[in-house]
Amino acid sequence: LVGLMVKASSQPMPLSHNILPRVFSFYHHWKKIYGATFLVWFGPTPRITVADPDLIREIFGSKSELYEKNESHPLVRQLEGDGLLSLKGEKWAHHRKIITPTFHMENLKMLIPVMGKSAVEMMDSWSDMAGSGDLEIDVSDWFQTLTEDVITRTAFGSSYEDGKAVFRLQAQQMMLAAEAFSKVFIPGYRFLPTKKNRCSWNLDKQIRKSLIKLIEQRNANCSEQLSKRCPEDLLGLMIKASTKEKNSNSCTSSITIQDIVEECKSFFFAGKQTTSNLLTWTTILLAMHPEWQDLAREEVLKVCGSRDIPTKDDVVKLKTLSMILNESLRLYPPAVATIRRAKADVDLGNYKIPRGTEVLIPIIAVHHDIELWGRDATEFNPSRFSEGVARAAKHPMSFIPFGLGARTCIGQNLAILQAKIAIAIILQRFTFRLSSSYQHAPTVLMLLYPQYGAPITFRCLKDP
Ligand code: MNH
Repeated sequence: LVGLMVKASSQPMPLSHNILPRVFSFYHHWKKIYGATFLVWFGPTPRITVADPDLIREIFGSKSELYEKNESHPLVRQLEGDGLLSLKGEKWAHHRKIITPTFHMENLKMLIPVMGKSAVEMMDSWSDMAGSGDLEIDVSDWFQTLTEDVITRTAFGSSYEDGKAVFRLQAQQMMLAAEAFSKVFIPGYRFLPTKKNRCSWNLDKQIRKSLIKLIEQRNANCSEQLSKRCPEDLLGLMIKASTKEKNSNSCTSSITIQDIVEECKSFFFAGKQTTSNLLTWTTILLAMHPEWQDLAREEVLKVCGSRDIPTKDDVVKLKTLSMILNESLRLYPPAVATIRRAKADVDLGNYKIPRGTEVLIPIIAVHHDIELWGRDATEFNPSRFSEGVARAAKHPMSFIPFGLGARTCIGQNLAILQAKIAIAIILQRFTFRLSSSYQHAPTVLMLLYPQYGAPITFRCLKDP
């Protein structure tokens, strides 16, 4: 398995969207031999890959009670914390209920000007750097700054500055972890007191300490002004829930400061890199397909007129851009797979699988399946989404970039909104193409990203 993965991912590939043999080589090879559903021993754990949409519907729908989330790798667990992503059972349900309002449309709408402002400032500096010539930049770095900013505001709102400082530390920790992750096959590596490991442990302590301080500060402010509403950011909602529960002693599973710390970590981990990867792949795709770039730009110029930030009504009207984002999520889904574990012995299609067996849903393989998407499955063709997501493929379970069922991505509306606003603003101001130094090498390291970065060449549009 490791051999197959290393062999496939060491070289750049031609500019093609047929990326499955490279990023999911084990699936690609073994599917030919064993069919779409087969078992792999993952260390001591038996794991079945399930790409059949009917079975996927069963796992996340009618039989979802029989499955639970699996344990993340310890390295991932350290980064994601014990928040929504990894919690199970009642505690998960309780937290999910409290956090859901963070993403209500009312809250998201308030974020539009903020998202717009972050993006406009970024594009201003691109314009300055470009002048009247070409500007070559690696967009993946820039987009990470953008999504970090928005995720910080969503989590911390009025405590933005302090929150920013904490999330900067977590970003550092994630970079260190990415390196450690590539050495994951060295047994016990993560326990060795190497310089980088010690650095990461220190960061972890610092992050938790600063988060506790931040929560206590906000806590004090909230009780001081009980009549005033806490801001509806993640932190405010969680604090409100925890004080309410403390006051009514009927609650069995109240939220502690420690829980809030874990949710903040989880939030950052789940929201930053995923969204910046979506932005990066979409930009690469539009650079590769200038005809779609032109179509999308025409639409943006028509809908937004001279406004430099799209309004909430504009966002709804950007249909071509929505189609493009969906096609980007289909071909290059930032989360390439998800895993569940059978809580009991269950029937799965023709199989009887014993308790403890894991099922891996290869999201990216489902998205590239010719039987579901037709002969042009590996081509970039946003018009397949012109009649909406439900009509794009033969089966409703064919498009699952945000997972599905009760544990579907809580941040998907935020991610799409942010992507629409940022890409719309770029289209308004620049034309762009792949730089000559771009090497097409989609790679999976936790998420799907371009191994050699995303150098793109921008040129300012003349003022209309
Ligand atoms: Mn997100 C769950 C993909 C953006 C917060 N996210 C998931 C899952 C997928 C996913 C897939 C389901 C995992 C599983 O079933 O095992 N998420 C994405 C993608 C993007 C994304 C492709 C952007 C593009 N996610 C975001 C953003 C946030 C976020 C932005 C937060 C601000 N996601 C979450 C959380 C969960 C999740 C929290 C866990 C939800 C739960 O289990 O209740």
